Amino acid sequence: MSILKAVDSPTDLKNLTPEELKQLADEIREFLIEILCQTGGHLAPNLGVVELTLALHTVFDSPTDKIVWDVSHQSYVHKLLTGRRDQFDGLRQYGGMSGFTSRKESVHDPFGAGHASTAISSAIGLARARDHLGLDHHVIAVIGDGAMTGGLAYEGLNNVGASGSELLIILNDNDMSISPNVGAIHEYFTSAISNPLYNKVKDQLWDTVEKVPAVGKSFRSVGRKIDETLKNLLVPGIIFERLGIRYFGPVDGHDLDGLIRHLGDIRNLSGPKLLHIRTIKGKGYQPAEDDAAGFHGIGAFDKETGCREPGEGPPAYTMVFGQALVEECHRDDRIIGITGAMPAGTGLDLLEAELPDQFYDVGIAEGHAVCFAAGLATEGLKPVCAIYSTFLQRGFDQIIHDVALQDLNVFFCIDRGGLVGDDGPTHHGTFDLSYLRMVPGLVIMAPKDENELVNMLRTGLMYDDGPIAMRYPRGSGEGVDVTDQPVELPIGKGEVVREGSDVAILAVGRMVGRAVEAAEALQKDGIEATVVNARFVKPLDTELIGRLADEVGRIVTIEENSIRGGFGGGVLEYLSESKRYTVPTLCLGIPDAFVTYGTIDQLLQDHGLDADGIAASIGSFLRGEQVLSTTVRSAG
Ligand SMILES: Cc1ncc(C[n+]2csc(CCOP(=O)(O)OP(=O)(O)O)c2C)c(N)n1
Repeated sequence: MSILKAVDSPTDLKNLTPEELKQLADEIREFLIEILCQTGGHLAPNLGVVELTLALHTVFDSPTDKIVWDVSHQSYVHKLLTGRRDQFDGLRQYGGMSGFTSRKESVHDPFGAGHASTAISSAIGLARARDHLGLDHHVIAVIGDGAMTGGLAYEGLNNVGASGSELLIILNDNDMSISPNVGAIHEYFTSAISNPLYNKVKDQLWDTVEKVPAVGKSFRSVGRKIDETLKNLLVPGIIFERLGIRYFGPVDGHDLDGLIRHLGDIRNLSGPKLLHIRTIKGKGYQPAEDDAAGFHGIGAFDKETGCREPGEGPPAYTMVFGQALVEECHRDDRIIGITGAMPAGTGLDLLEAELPDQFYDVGIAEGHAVCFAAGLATEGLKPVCAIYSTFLQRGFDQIIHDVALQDLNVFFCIDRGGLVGDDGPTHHGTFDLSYLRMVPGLVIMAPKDENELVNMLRTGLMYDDGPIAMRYPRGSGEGVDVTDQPVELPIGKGEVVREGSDVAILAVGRMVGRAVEAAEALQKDGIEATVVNARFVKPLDTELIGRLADEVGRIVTIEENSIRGGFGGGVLEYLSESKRYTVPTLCLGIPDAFVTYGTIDQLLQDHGLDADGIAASIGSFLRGEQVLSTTVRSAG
C-alpha cells in the first residue's frame, strides 16, 4: 500500500514508524523519477534531499516552523509532503506548479527563491521578525555547498553569528554546485572531512551526544566540553564556530534515523547553529548519481536508461558562442573566459576543456566575477564575463562602479537574455536591456541569429573603448550557417532587412526574425513594412531612426525585454529629445509584470510577441485602434 498517497500534510508523517518513513523515501524517489522523466526538472538535487526533507518535516512543525530552501530547486520533496502531490503533473508547465518555492503557492513556503545564496539572509530576517513579535517557532535555512560560494551567504552568516537568534542552518554538502564545486571553502570542507583524526573524533562526538538523554542543559554542557577540547582544533566547522554559530556534523544525510535523531537533539538548543550533512546528488537513481551535473536540471528522459531525448532543431546560441569563443581564445591568448558556476550552461565548458589556462569558474559569485574581470582588464587582458542575464543582476553595481566608471574593456556575454521558459519569473532575462542601458559608456549588442552572434563576439573582442555587452537568448539558433571568418560590425549601426513605406519595425535580437514574419503577414493585408535589425541597443543608430521617422513616419519597436527602460524606451527618448519628430510610436515587449513559466513559444504568444501577435498589434496601431496589452498570466 502506498504511504505517499496518504501524506497530505507534514502532520501525516508524525505517526509513521522508522520503517514506514524509509518506505516513504523509496516511494518519493520512484514518484520523482516517474514524473520528471516526463516533465523534466531538477531531479538530482531533489533525490539528494529525500531523507533530509522527511527528517525536517518529522522533527519540525511546518508551517508554524519555517523552512527556507536556498535556490529552492531542491524543494520538490517538500512540495510533495506539503499537500502539492496532485500538482506534479503540471510541474514547471504553463498554468501548473512552480519548480521553486513560492509564497503564493503554499503557506509552507515562507520564502520564494530561484537565485542562489539567499536562504541565510532571509531566514535570519524571519528569525528576527519572530523575536520582535515575541513568537516562538523554529526557523531553518537549507543551503547547499554550491550556494555557499556566494558572498551573500557570508553577509548572512556575519549577522546570524552576531544576532544570537535561534536559527538552524542545514549545510547540504554534496561536493557539487551544478558542476563540481570550486573554491577554497569547498576544498577546506573536503580536506577537513577526509582527515582521519577528525573522523575518529567526530564518531566519538556523536556517540557522546547520543548517550545524552533528550535535549537540554545536560546536552549543552557535555556538548560544550567536547567542543572546546577537541572540536575546535579539528572540525571543518571551526569557521562557523568562530562566527558564533554552533557547528554539528558532518553526518550522513541519507541516514534517516540518524538525521531525525540529530535534528531532535539540536532542535531546542538556543542560538544559531549549523548542521553539516553529507549527501549524494542524484541518490538512488544510478544515471543521476553517475552524472549529477547532467541530471541537475534536465528535460524529459528515458526512465530505464537515463538517456535524454535528443534536442531538436539547430544548435543552441550557447553552443555556437562556446565554440566561437574557443576559436577566439586560440587566436588571442589574452582573452579570458569567466563563469559564475555555469560552465556547461554558458558553453564555457568547451573552453575549460580546451584551454583551461584561459578559463575561470569563480563559483556562484556574479558580483565577484565582474569585479575580477575588471581587475584582469586593468592589465590589458580581455575578460569575457559569460553570465546569464538574470544572474548578472547580482553584478549590477560592479558593472557601474568597477567596470564602466573605470572605463575598462570588459566584455559581457549575457546568455538567456529574454524569456527562458519553464524556470519562470526568477530566471527570465527580461531586465538586462533596461539595467544596462542606463550605464554610461556601455555598448549593448543583440544578434538576430547565431551567425551574427559570432560576428558580434569578434566585434566585442576587438572593441577597446570601454565595456561592451552582447545578449542572446536561450535555445536553438535560427538555423543559419555560421561563418568561420567572423567580421567586426560597425558600432551603433543597424541593418535594414526589409523595406516598406507604411511602418518601420525596429527589432532586437531574435525578435528580428519574428518581425520579418509579421511583415510578411501584414503584406497580405496590403501593409508594407520596413524591418530593421537594431543590432545595437546602445548607442542607437539615431541616423537610421531619424531617417525612418522622416520617410516612413510610423515606428514600432520590438524587444524581448521589459518595455520599461528597454530598447523602445531608448527610441522614444531619442525621438522626444531630438525635438524634430512627432512620430506615432508603438513599443512591444514584456509588460511591467513578472512573467510566469511555460514554454518560450507559449510565453511569447502570451505576450503578443509571436509573428501573429506582432502583426495583429501593428494592424491595430496603424488603424489607430488601441493595442490591447496582451493577456498576461501573473507569475506564480
Ligand atoms: C545567483 C545564481 N547564480 C547561479 C545560479 C544557478 N544555479 C542554480 S542551482 C546551482 C548550484 C547550487 O549548488 P548547491 O547549492 O550545492 O545545491 P545542489 O544543487 O548541489 O543541491 C547554480 C549554480 C543561481 N540559481 N543563482
